[in-house]
Amino acid sequence: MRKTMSATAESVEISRDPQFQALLERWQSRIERELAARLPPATARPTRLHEALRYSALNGGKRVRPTLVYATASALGIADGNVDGVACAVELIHAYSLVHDDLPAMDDDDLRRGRPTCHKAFDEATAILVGDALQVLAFETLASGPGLPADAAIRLELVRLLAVASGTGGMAGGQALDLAAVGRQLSLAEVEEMHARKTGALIHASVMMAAACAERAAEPATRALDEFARAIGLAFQIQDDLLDIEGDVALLGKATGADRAHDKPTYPSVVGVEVARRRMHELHARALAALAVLGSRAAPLASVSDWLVLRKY
Ligand code: GRG
Repeated sequence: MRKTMSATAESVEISRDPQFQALLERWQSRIERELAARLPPATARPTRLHEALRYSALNGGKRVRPTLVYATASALGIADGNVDGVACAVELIHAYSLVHDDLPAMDDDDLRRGRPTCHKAFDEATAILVGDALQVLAFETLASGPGLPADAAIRLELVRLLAVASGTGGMAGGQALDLAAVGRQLSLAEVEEMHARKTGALIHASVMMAAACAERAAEPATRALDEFARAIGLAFQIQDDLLDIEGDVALLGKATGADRAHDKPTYPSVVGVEVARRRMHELHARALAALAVLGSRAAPLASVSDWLVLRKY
């Protein structure tokens, strides 16, 4: 296996994809096109709602979760065209969560991805409906959309995985823990649980749903992907916490210092910036080590994990 060392995971021997930037851009434009095709046209009634849906789902973003779907599929020899539906479904859930998270009743944010948040550009009632509609479109996509295995049992499993990751055991529960944590001191275990649910569950689902599309994924590969996804999900959120302290506002497209301003416990607020950064690099190394069993086909997935922890926005 070709060895390309990362400055952050020097002990792990796993190849990286030398063409990763081009691959990333290909996947990012693919998801843009796939989402655009699945969202109702802005000209269809009710036009204001449909315009707001497209505003919220097609407004850029890094497309981290779809990228994980495509990279996992690639590691398992599955064509992009067989997981487009999964990539859209996870991104639709993510887009809904951002719209609801930005509402005054939650984080009350004015800016998202460098533009006014949905409720600022439209209104609160529309933003609530946008979140609702994006969420159900994700499940409709899995139930009946193109770009997925035809096998009904696989589709049912995809619906189950996404529902579990989005519900009270995953993202919605994590959001509840996050809201309840405002102004409180949390232990490290509590912060990790909150992060694992709020952010980690959907990252994990992105990887495991792609794996569920494989005709036969060997048990060691599935176990390795499970370990990879758990580790990289937490590493991603720690980097997010760090960027909220040290990030560049222009690159992030939103204000920094929001966690502190909202008096929210985060990984660095509990253990300090240096320990948080060290933990993130350890998790990154653990994620890469888990991929070793998949061989050189996991090179794009290794490159995605580098991107998630080294990103500046
Ligand atoms: C409203 C049920 C409900 C849940 C909201 C995920 C979430 C829970 C809220 C989003 C707010 C937030 C900052 C969560 C942390 C997760 C995170 C890092 C979100 C941003 O994801 P990126 O960086 O965003 O992938 P882009 O804009 O690139 O898509």
